[in-house]
Amino acid sequence: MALLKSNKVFLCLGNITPSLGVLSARNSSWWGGVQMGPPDPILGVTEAFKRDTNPKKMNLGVGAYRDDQGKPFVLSCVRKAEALIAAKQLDKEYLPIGGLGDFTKACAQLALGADNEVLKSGRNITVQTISGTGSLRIGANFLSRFHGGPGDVYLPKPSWGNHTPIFRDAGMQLKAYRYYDPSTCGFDFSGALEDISKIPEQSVILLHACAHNPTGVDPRPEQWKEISDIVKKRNLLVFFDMAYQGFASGDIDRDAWAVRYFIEQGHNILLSQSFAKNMGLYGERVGGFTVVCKDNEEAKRVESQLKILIRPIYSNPPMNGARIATTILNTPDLRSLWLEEVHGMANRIIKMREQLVAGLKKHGSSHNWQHVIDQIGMFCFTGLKPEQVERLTKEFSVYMTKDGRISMAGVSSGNVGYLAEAIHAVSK
Ligand code: CBA
Repeated sequence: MALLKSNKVFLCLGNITPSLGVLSARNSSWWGGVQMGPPDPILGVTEAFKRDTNPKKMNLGVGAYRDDQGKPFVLSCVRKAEALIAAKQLDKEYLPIGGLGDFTKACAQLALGADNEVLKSGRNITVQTISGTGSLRIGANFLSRFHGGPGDVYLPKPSWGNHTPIFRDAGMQLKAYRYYDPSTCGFDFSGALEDISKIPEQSVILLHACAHNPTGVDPRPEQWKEISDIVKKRNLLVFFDMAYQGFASGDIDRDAWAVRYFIEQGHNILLSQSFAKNMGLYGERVGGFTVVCKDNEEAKRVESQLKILIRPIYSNPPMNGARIATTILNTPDLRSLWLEEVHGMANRIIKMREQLVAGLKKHGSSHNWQHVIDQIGMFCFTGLKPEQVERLTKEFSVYMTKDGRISMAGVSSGNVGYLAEAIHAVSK
C-alpha cells in the first residue's frame, strides 16, 4: 500500500510539472567534481594531427609502422593467415580465461626460444593478454597482489610514458634508475649500474628487452651481462617489457637475446610481449604475459591466481588476433614470410634514419646527428627541446611527443626531405 502511495505521488508530480522534473534531473550532476584531464601524451598527438588540414602534415607521435607511401601496413602474412582462418569457418565460442592454448605456447616459444629449458620443464605460465599494455597491467596487478617485496618498481629514466600509470594504478610505487645520457645521446651505462646497485633488495626492475622506447638506445650484450650480475646481487625481480621483438635488428632471435640470457643466468623473470608492432596487429590487441617460476608446481599455482585476476577484468581475451598470430607462427611458409617482412620493416626504418641525417647535412646543419643513425627500433630521441618541438608542430605540422621523440616508422622517402628541412629550420 505504501509503495502504491509513493508511486502515485511520483506519477502525480510527473504529470503536473513535467518540465520541472526534467530540469531538476539535468541540474543535479553526479560528476560536478570531475575535472578536465589532459590529453594522452602519445595518443593525444594523433588527435591533434587529425585536426590539422595542412597537406604536408606528418604524424611522428605514436609508434605505428607506415609503408614507404606513408600508409598503414598490413603484412602479407597476416592477410594470408586471415584467409586460411576464414576458410576454416571456425566458431566464436569464448576462449579460456588464459587465452588460446596454441597461441600462448607459440608466444612463449617465440620469446624464449623453442628449446628453452623453462618451456621443456613447464616452469612458465603464459597467458594471452590485451596486447602489451594489457600484459603489463596484468603483471602489475599480479605484483601488487602477490609480490612480497617493497612494492617499488624501478623504471629506466626515461621510459615509455604509459609505464608509470600502469603500475601506479595497480598500486605500485614508481622509482627510477639512470638510463639515458643526454650529453652523448646514448646509454648511461655507469649511471645505470650505480643506481641499480643501490636499489633495495627484492624490488622490481623493469627492463626494455630491445628497442628501448623512447630513446632507441639499448645496452650491448656485454653491458647486459653486467646488468644481469648486479640485478642478481641485489636480488631484484626482473620484469621485461618486449614490445618490439624484431624491430631492433630485424631478427627476432637477436632481439630476444637479453631475455634469454637473463633466464639462462637463473633470473625467474616476468615478461610482457606484444604483437602490435612486429605483426602489425595494433588494433587486434594480441599479447602475452609470462611468469617464469621455480618449477611446474609453482607455475600451476601462479596460473590459478592469474585466472582469478583476469576473470573480473575482461573475463577472457579476444580470439581473432590470437588466431592470426598463431597461424603465422605455426605455419612454416607464413612464418618465413613474416620473418622477411619484419626484416623489411626494420630495414626501411634504418634507411629513413640515414636519409634523414643526409637531408640535415644537405640543408647545412652543423649539429652532430650521428645518434639518429645509431639509435635503433621505431623511435629516435632527437634531443630537440620542447620549444623546438612546438615550432615543428606549429610551423611545419610535424607532430611528435613533447620529449623530442619521433617515430621513425612514420617517415617515408616522400616526406623525409621535408622533415629534414623542418628540423634544420628549428635547430639551426
Ligand atoms: N611497451 C612499450 C615499451 C611500448 O612502447 C608500447 C607501445 C607498449 C604497448 C608496451 P600495445 O599495448 O599496443 O601492445 O603496446 N607504445 C607506443 O608504440 C604506442 O602504441 C608508443 O607510441 O609509445 C602507445 O600505446 O603509446
